[in-house]
Amino acid sequence: MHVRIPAALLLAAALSATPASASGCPLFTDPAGDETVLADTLLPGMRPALDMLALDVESGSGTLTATVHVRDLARMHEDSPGGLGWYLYFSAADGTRVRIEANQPMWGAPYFVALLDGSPSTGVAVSGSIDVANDTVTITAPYADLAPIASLADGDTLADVGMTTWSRTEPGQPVGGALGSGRNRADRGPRDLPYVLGSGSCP
Ligand SMILES: [Ca+2]
Repeated sequence: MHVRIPAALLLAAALSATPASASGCPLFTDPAGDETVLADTLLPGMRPALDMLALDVESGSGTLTATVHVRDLARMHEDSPGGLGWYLYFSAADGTRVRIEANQPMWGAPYFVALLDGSPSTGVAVSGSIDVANDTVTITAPYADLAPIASLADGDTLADVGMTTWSRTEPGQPVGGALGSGRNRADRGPRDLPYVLGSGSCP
């Protein structure tokens, strides 16, 4: 016997699913299904790869690691053929505003770069990974690699920590390029959280 389940119930179940690999106490959680429905001229619609669900932040031993859990990475290229970006922001203890980008370009491997926010030409490479199976994007930033931009040390309090996600559907432009047509913010988490370096997400 076939049982018909209303599509609305299936959607509600999918949107309420807890990411399997989320930590017990992320720095913040974010509603599912709240990414902007982009009024994109090429591909209007939802961007599940850019729908943040939770952000885990870990640090210590000279490295800052941030893992954002998203709703679904499976269709990231189809939905955002010009590339995608998951951007972590914070203010270092010296007041420097830092933006660390995870970027998945149209072709090839993802790249990870730390920038002085507002000065995209000043940047240093960091590392990370995009895990499609687990719907996570991870940024790994050794303090030493960030030294040209900001001084970090365990015990420092980072201020105004937050994250936003971006979609680019115009081909041929880097996600991290200058603001302009074709780059759209998809989801925006809080941008006012403190985080003490050398600790996990849990207080
Ligand atoms: Ca969200």
